[in-house]
Amino acid sequence: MSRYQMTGEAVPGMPWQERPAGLSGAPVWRYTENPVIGRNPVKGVARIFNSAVVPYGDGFIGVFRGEQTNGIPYIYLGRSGDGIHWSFEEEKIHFTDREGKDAMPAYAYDPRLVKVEDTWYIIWCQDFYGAAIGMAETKDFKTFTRLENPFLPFNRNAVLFPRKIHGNYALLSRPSDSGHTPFGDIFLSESPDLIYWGRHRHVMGKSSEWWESLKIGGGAAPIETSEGWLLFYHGVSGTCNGYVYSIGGAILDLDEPSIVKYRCETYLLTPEEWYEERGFVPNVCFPCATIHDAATGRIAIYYGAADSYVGLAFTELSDIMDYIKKHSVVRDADTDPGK
Ligand code: BMA
Repeated sequence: MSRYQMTGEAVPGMPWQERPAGLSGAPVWRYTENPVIGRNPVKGVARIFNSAVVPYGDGFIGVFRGEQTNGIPYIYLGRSGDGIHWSFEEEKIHFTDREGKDAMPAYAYDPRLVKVEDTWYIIWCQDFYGAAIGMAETKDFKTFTRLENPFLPFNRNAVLFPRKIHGNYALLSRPSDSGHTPFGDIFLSESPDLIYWGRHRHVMGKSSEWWESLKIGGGAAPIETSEGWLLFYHGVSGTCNGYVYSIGGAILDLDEPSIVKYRCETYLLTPEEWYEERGFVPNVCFPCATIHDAATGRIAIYYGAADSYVGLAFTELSDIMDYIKKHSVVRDADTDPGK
């Protein structure tokens, strides 16, 4: 019996590879056949990366950041039987408003896909007088209805929690500027209706650890565990030769997720493989989703690699929780409830 439990369904068909012998550092290992999505995956799309997937029916479904050959990113729908081999619709996801009228954003990137109760929500970055967050809902992956934009510009990174907390939807985001933001902390906002957002709280900031000393941002939708919300996020270092994006881990309080219980001082995954170090933007590991099996504690992390590919990494609930707790450094700024 695992020392921890996670909330969620059993996903016996999820992608998985056993932990390799001799793994040092964090208990996170890459899929040996990475990347799982390569270049030119769909007609008119040069690269797919920073994308989110969920179990659906007998297999998996996902929303994918597809960089078109004209350089403009949009969101594409993909399906897979095994979570590894994906087929994509050639037409980008068509968003409409409540009346069914066309409501396509000018561009859309870094989508997340999160099920809350009986609805799936897509959250992404788009133009709203500058970079801002867009949202849509679907119940069938055929009709995608735009919701109100939750925030004023600028904000480029938002992640919804998979259930309401105290009766409210909860959204992590990272307020920013409209460019390649050289700063950024993670904040929490709540909404009773997905229209009005408030009760904003600071969750955590960049840290003095070099790998996340420039900015941080939410990654995959938090996983509910017996110990708190397990969050895989991205942490950025600003080197003399550009930004480096690594994957970090934290555990947030279940009832008040703006309180950080544990925060791992080391990264969990950092660019090392060719597909992470080499690409359109080198040195990027950008987590956007997990698939996790509550029955076994297995977790598969989907991450964008070098803004060019999708990679898959694995971990196991007990090991990652223990590792984050053992290497935790929580600063005052991450715990103050009045923040
Ligand atoms: C961030 C976002 C991500 C991207 C990363 C590295 O600001 O735009 O989509 O993966 O930069 O280029």
